Amino acid sequence: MAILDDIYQATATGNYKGIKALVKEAIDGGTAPHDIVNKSLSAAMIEVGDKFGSGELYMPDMLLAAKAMQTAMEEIKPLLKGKEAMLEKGTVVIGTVKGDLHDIGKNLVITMAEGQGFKIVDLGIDVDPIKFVDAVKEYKPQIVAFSGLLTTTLGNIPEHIKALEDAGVRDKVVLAVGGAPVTRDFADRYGIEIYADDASGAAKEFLKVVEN
Ligand code: B12
Repeated sequence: MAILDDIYQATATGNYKGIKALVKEAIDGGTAPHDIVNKSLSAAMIEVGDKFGSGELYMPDMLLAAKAMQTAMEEIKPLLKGKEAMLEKGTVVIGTVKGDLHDIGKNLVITMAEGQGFKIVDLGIDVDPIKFVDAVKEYKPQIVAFSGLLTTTLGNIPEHIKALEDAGVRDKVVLAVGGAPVTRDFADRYGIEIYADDASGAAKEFLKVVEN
C-alpha cells in the first residue's frame, strides 16, 4: 500500500513534520493502526538501526527517525486503546534497564498493554534496580517488565533480578523482558518467564498471567 510506504519513508528519513498528515491520511483511508505501527514505523526503525550499524547513517539521523516515530505514535495511540482499557485487569511495572536510554519500544508495549486493560507503572529509562524493587512494594504488580536495546546494558539484567530476590519480592511477580537484541534463550537463561518480540505479543503474554 502506497501510504504505508510513504509513512515508512517519512520515518526512515526523520520527516517528523510531515508524518502526522500521512498518518491521518492512512487512518482516514481505513488503514489499520497496527499495520502502520508494524509495517511502516517499526520496520523503518530497523532499517535506520541497520544503516547506523553499518556507518551509513549517524546519531542525528537516529534521533530524527525516533522523533518521527514518536510524532506518528501521538496520532495512533488513542486508536490502540479500546474499551478494554476501562477494565483494569492487572498492574505492570515497566522500565528500560539501567544504562539504557531507548524507550520507543517500551512505550509501544505500554500502549498495547493499556489497550488490554492493564494499569501501567512506567519507571522510564535508565532505571536503577532499586527503583523496580520500590515500585513492586508500592504497587504490588503481577508483572515486572524490563526493556533493553543495548547488548551491553542487558548485562545488567542479573543485577535487576538479584535486587528483587534480595528484597524478597522476586517470587511475587512474573518477570518479562524484551527489546531488539533479546531472545527467548536470553530470557530462559535468567529464568525470566515472559519474552515477546513485539508489543502485541507482550500484551498477549501479560493477559495470560492475569487470566490464569
Ligand atoms: C532510535 C534509536 C536510538 C535513539 C533512541 C530514542 C528513544 N527515545 O528511544 C537514540 C538516538 C537516543 C539512540 C541512542 C543510542 N543507540 Co540506538 N537505536 C535506535 C534504533 C534505530 C531504533 C530503536 C527503536 O526505537 N526501535 C523501534 C521499537 C518499536 O522497537 P524495539 O525497541 O525493539 O521494541 C519492540 C520489541 O523489541 C518489543 N519490546 C521492547 N521492549 C520490550 C519489553 C518487554 C517486556 C517485551 C515483552 C517486549 C519489548 O516490543 C517493541 C514493539 O514492537 C536501534 C536499531 C534497532 N534495530 O533496534 C538503535 C540501536 C538499538 N542503538 C544502538 C546504539 C549503539 C546506540 C548508542 C550507544 C549510540 C551511541 N554511540 O551513542 C546510543 C545509546 C544511548 C544509551 N545509553 O542508551 C545499537 C545497539 C547495538 C547493540 N547491539 O547494543 C542499535 C541496535 C543500532 C545499531 N545497529 O548499531 N538510539
